[in-house]
Formats: sequence, C-alpha cells, structure tokens
Amino acid sequence: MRYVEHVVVPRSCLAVLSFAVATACRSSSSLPRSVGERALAEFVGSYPEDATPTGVMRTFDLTAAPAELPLIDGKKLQVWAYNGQVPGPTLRVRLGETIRVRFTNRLPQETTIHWHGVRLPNAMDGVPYLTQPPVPPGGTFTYEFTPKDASTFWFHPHVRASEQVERGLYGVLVVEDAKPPPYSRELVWVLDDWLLDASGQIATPFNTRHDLAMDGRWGTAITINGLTETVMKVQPGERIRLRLLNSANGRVFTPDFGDLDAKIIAVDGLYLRAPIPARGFELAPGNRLDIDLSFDRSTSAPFEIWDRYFAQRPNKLASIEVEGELAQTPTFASPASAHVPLWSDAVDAPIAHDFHLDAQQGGPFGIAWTIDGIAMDSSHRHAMPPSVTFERGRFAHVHFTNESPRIHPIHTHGMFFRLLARNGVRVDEPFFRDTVIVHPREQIDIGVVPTDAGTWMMHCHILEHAEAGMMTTIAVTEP
Ligand SMILES: [Cu+2]
Repeated sequence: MRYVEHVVVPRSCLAVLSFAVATACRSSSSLPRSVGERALAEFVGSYPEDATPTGVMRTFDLTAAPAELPLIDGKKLQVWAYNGQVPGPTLRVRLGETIRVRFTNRLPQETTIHWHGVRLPNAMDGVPYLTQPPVPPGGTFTYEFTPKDASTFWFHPHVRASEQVERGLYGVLVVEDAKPPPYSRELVWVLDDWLLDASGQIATPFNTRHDLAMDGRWGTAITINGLTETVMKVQPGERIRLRLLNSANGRVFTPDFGDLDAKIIAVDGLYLRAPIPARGFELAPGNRLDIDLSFDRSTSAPFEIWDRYFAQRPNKLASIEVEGELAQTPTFASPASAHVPLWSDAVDAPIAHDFHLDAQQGGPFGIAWTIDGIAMDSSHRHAMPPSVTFERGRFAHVHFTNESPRIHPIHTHGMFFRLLARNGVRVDEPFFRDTVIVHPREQIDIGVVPTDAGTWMMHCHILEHAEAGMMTTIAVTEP
C-alpha cells in the first residue's frame, strides 16, 4: 500500500481504498453523482485505509512520574514527566512498524495516553471511560498499534489534561517514511509556555476563572524543548527537517522564519500537495508543522525565528547561527507532493451536522464551554450520545458556528479533515489537518472521510475549554 497516490479520479476498481471501490466504480457510469460521491472519488489515494505491517515490533517503556528538572532558564522546576524528561522521549518508528508502549503510572492521579493524530484502533485512543478505564496510580496499560501514516504525532494524557499537560506530560511520536528523504539532519522542537508563581514553580491552581473565560492558560516563559534562549548551530549547505509541535494549553504560535529558506512540507504530520512558505500559519495547541530548512552553501548570516501571532508583540523563539565546514547534502525533491483532493464544490454537499460552540454560566467551574448547548463532563464518566454519526469510508461535510468571542482550536480524534471554507468563503488549503482554529464569531466548513470505526472524541484543544465541557463524540459506523 502506498502512502500517496497521484490520482485525482479513481483509475480502476483496484483503487487503494477498498471502501471507496464501490463508489469509484459506480462513478464511471453515466449516472449523475452527488457532490459527496465526487468528493469521495477525489479522496481516493489520499491516504491508506490500513497500514501494511512490516512485522517489526518496536517496544517502548514509558513511565509518568513527578520529577525535578533544570528547565526554562535552567533552574530546577518541579514537573510531571515521561521517563524523567520534558518533553518526554521522542518515540521513533518507521512506517509499517508496530509500536508497543508499556505504560506505568507513577503519578498521584489517574491518567491515560492519547496518541494525537494517529489513525489507530479505537481501543488504543486513550480516552478514559470511552476507550479504556483510566490507569490508576501504580497501574499499567499497554498500547499497541501500527500507524498508517508517516507523520509527526504526539502523545499526552487525556485525563485532567489542563493540569497534566501543563505540568510537562507530552512527547513526540515520529513515524518515518518507509524511505526517509536524505535530510542532513532532523530536529524535533516542542513549543510550550509556562505560567510560574513567585517562587519560580508551576503556578497553581489550574483552571482559573481567568483562564476559563479567556483562551485558556497562557504562560509567560516560552520554551523550545523546555528551554528558553534556543540557539541552533548549522553548517552552510545543510538541509534540515524541523518537526514543530505546539504543546501549550492555550497559546497559539505563528512562526515566522524571516529570510530563511523555509517551507512547510507537512501539517499535522501529513505531507502537503506542494510546499508553501513557512509564515502566517496559526499553530494552535495540538498542531504540528514539518519545515524544510535549506541553508545556502555560501550563507553565514545569522537568522531569527519569531512568533508573530500578535503582530505588535512578537516573541523571539530561536536564533540560528551558520558556521563551520560546508555540508554535503544530496539534492532531492520536496517530499511534499501528496494527493490532496481539491474538494472545490464539497462545501455544497449536504451538511451532516452544524456544531455550535458557545459558553454558559454554571457547571463545576462557574463557566461551561458547550458544543450544541451541552458541556461534557470532563471525566467522561457520564455517557452521552454521539453528536453525529458518520459512515466509515463516506465523505461528510460538517459546519461549525462559533457563537463565542474566544478562539476554539477544534481537534478530531481518529480522523483527518480538510478546511473547506471560512465564513462561507471557500479556501483550498493544500493539506489535511486534525486541528483547526475557529475564530471568534466565525463559521467554518470542513470535509472528512473517516477511515476507522468507533466512537471518537472531538473537542477544543484549549485544554481549559475542554476541561470545562467543550468536548463531544462522533460515532463512525461500518457501512
Ligand atoms: Cu475552546
């Protein structure tokens, strides 16, 4: 099975997506097709329905526990960490390999691990009471799955996430291409921000009324891989793959690489149709960007990377110093050449569901964030029916209306989607996503073809908003 296939219309009944075959074959007849069927036909070959296992198993042991680490500016910080590291270890496998994670909880609270962005069996998704019981203090759980996509994923708790992620529990899962492009180097940068108290420790309490009423908890210390003042030293002639993740509870970053030759090649881990300049992308909590950085053979100029989410108050993220011998990097084409459907008229398909995002007074925090007027119990203990049911392998058009004056980065578990329109104006982002910001009072349209059956979470990835109820579930049923 291939990861990308450059077809716009299905070529034959041998199309890689078996569930699309019936529609693809019907599409060759003279019957007029609905917009949804055309969208499905265009989707064929975008990504595989199933992984093709190589038979290789990679086993990792992961323990969550309190730790004290030199972070931010190097002072000792009391955190919660995976394997004593913040960020946690980067788990690295190759496409087709099976990952097994033997997890132990040494925290004073129950927890789970959610594999953000990974299309996996529902039982491995790490949502307490929905896909598994929470792992109690002292307990263990084994996660095992074979990723279907070569991608930049990440993992984090799905229990009291606004506290557990803020304390330092997150890590990156890299699934390399079956044949990785020959970059001279690959870097993983986890962006985060920290809100500290007067003693320099993580400020408590969590879920304050301010954070809940605004766009979540925004810290004052911005870090890359847990540290401020990041300086990257590179050699002229290098070509670097930079995997960027925003692990913050609420902060949005808009990275600007300035004069650097920097191109986005993947969003939320999946390759683009073609590379685009690395500026202006709103990297919401949960989003990932893979950046292709090329350093001219003759360059020696220093570079700076800035966050320009607030144009008037930019934050310096890192500096780059070019020095040393000329690096011999082979010439190769950008890996960003995925089949991403145009879906130019998909926004005209019937709407499967219109999600309304809003807030109400009340609930355990005094403010409840709602989807369709309902705040989901953050413990997930009280079962509620799914908001909408999709059929596996069928195209679905979904609309969101943000009635509130705050932003909501909406994240779907278990499925990627494409943004079709903002405020009724069609957009053609050349990529799929698993997280997109719905701005204040904004309306958006997305299109999705779910590939995995089960009951999947959909929630705001501002973790305080999710904690205060902005979560729901989507059921994906077998056709
Ligand atoms: Cu929100």
